[in-house]
Amino acid sequence: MEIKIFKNFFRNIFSKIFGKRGEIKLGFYGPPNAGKTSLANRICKDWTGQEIGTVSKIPHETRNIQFKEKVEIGYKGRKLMFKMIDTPGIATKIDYEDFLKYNMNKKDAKERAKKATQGIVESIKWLDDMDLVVVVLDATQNPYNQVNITIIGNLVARKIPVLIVANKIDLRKSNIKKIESAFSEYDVVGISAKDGTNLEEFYESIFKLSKKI
Ligand SMILES: Nc1nc2c(ncn2[C@@H]2O[C@H](COP(=O)(O)OP(=O)(O)OP(=O)(O)O)[C@@H](O)[C@H]2O)c(=O)[nH]1
Ligand SMILES: [Mg+2]
Repeated sequence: MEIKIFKNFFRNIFSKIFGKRGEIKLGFYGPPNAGKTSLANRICKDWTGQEIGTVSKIPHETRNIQFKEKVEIGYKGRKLMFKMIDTPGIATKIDYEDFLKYNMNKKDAKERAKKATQGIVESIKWLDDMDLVVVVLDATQNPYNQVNITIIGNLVARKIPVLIVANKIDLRKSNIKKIESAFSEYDVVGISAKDGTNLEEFYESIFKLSKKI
């Protein structure tokens, strides 16, 4: 009994010093198809040589939370260790029929819709565990919707620092200004996860926000 208390005591101290401070849990959240996995892959590839998951033009490609631990990122001589957490896209409704246009059969489409719904529950459940969250939005889409407002509102309520990424700025239809005015109280960084445009500004914002944890 005493040994157990003793062990727990040291484990707690150890995790306070090395656990919390050692690895920042960085979550990638947002609607489906916004480029969460593309961005997480790019970062992981740059700093570890490995990717985190698969990317697809079909929405709800990520249907389970996926991690990459011990991703050390350097910025202007500073270094921080991250646990990267890529999450399933959050949507208010999933209709299996939407997948049929991608040449998917009915059985697979129904299975994808079921798993995607479970994935959303998982994403939301994990929210509380995050130290820092990047909300990835597709800058060609209208940012004023229930999903975005709910995700960001939830993060603010939990006092989790948030960075909003306006992704896909390589596309002519993209509009960072619209995202900036929709979420004017937050840091917004326009990037292209596909081309790697503006990643430096992204890292700068992440390092700045990490001070608020
Ligand atoms: N043009 C352009 N396309 C992008 C960019 N980033 C991602 N995409 C494309 O957008 C689609 C979705 O990318 P994912 O990274 O799978 O998006 P996600 O947010 O992880 O999607 P879910 O896992 O379904 O929630 C893919 O076809 C990507 O190639 C970008 O910066 N520019
Ligand atoms: Mg994904």
